Amino acid sequence: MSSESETPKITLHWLERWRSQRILWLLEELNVPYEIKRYKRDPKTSLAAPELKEVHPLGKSPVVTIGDYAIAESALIVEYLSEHFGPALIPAKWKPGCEGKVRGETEEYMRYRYYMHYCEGSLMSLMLVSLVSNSS
Ligand SMILES: N[C@@H](CCC(=O)N[C@@H](CS)C(=O)NCC(=O)O)C(=O)O
Repeated sequence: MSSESETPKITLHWLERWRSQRILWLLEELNVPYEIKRYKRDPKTSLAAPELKEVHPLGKSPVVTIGDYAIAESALIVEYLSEHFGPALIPAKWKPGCEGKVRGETEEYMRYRYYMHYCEGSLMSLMLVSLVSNSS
């Protein structure tokens, strides 16, 4: 686990409304020192403020910078922060005696990886369709 003194400054680039809130929640749960830089959405298009592109070319939020290194994509941010500041949250990867073998991973580890990808890969598109179709 990283100690506070050796960790470069962590900044959450937080855009109003939605995904950034999950990272804020995780940082609080992990008790990690961080700063927030806030960005607004364009009131007409809801797109992110263009300054976010200066932080990461994706131009979306959340982005976390650790020192001068920018990490985008919620799942990667969650994995990275958990590995360094909350390793107990991550299930053991290998069944005893099966280290490095195909299908040697524990069920818990595979479930953890599955939901990490499912959220953005499948669930979020369904939620967005539902949000858009219910908003008029
Ligand atoms: N796959 C990315 C999606 C990021 C994303 O779409 N963020 C939205 C906020 S919820 C955003 O920045 N929207 C503004 C824009 O697209 O300009 C993730 O999981 O972090």
